[in-house]
Amino acid sequence: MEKKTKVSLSGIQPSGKITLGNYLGSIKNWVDIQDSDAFDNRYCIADLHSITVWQDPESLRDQTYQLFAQLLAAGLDPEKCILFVQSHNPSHPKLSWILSCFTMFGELSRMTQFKDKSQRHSDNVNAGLFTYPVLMAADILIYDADIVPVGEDQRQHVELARDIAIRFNNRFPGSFVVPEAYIPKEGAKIMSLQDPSRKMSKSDSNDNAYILVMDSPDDILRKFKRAVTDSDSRVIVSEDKPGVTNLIHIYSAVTGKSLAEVEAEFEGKGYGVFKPAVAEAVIELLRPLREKSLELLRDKAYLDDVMAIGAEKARAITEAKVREIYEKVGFVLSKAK
Ligand code: ATP
Ligand code: LTN
Repeated sequence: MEKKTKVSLSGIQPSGKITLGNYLGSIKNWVDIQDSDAFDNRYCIADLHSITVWQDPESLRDQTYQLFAQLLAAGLDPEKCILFVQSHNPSHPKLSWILSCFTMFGELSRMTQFKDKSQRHSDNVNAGLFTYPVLMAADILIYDADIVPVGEDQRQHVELARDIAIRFNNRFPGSFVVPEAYIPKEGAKIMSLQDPSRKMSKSDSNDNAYILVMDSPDDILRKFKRAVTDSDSRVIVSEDKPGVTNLIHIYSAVTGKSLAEVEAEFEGKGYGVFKPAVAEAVIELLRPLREKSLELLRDKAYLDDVMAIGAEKARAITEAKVREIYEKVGFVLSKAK
């Protein structure tokens, strides 16, 4: 295994419309990492993962295009990174099968996302939901990724990918790079605007709980004005003020100001000034993204072409890797064309 540059890889599911949490927790970092020129970048839309919970086929297709357009609009540049749809590269599930034979039942049973999702979807606790982290490990290990930029909620899955890589390497030395989670300092866990003890989630039944990247400026302002805060009106970070603390984190992640700078800026000003200021900063952050996405979505043929380029580049890397792993585990390599 030889490679020159370090690799950054991540994925996002097309399981709904993306939120400010998805953007600040992951996508923004993908773009920053790409623009730093320090890594080879590979980012995928994890559609195989998304069907572990029930999806309407037409909505899934539509959401995949929407998400692809949003990733381009956010600044991922197909000249600088490999941007592709996971199901367009069959090497991922091929490696996933092999890795599943190196993953223990007990390890998968401990995954908190599995426990959460099997509770939320108790009528559909399918095998894919259980083995989901193995496919994610395959996504990561197949590109020899060094870093995996994700939000805090995915740390446990990246840890498992590390454990699988180490176990496989013990048996077959030098097979995989052992990856590390890359979690942003600000924005790693944006909380719900309605219940700040819970993560902002696009699958929340209350749409005032999340900001969508595609929300209109009016909706964004309204949702921030309604955001749950506490009775006193001081803009400070404090454990007993989770609502306003969340808003301060959002403002900090969006503006790049430190938490102390944000507190100083709004000292003595109260929520009446602070909430619209957060809304305004988010509106300006998302405005170009929303406009560019809408423009891109008018040209599906262009999106199909960019998807195809990404799939070809991704396959070129991973087909070789799958052959290498097949050989290591003892499969006869087929001469069939
Ligand atoms: P759901 O909201 O339906 O539970 P999700 O948004 O958590 O789904 P993904 O779309 O797969 O699931 O997440 C994509 C990326 O966004 C991951 O890296 C995840 O860690 C990150 N992310 C998701 N929600 C947040 C959040 N509230 N704050 C920060 N990062 C988040
Ligand atoms: N499981 C992740 C999405 C995901 C991913 C990946 C993240 C699929 N494959 C590879 C990082 C690397 C999620 O639910 N957010």
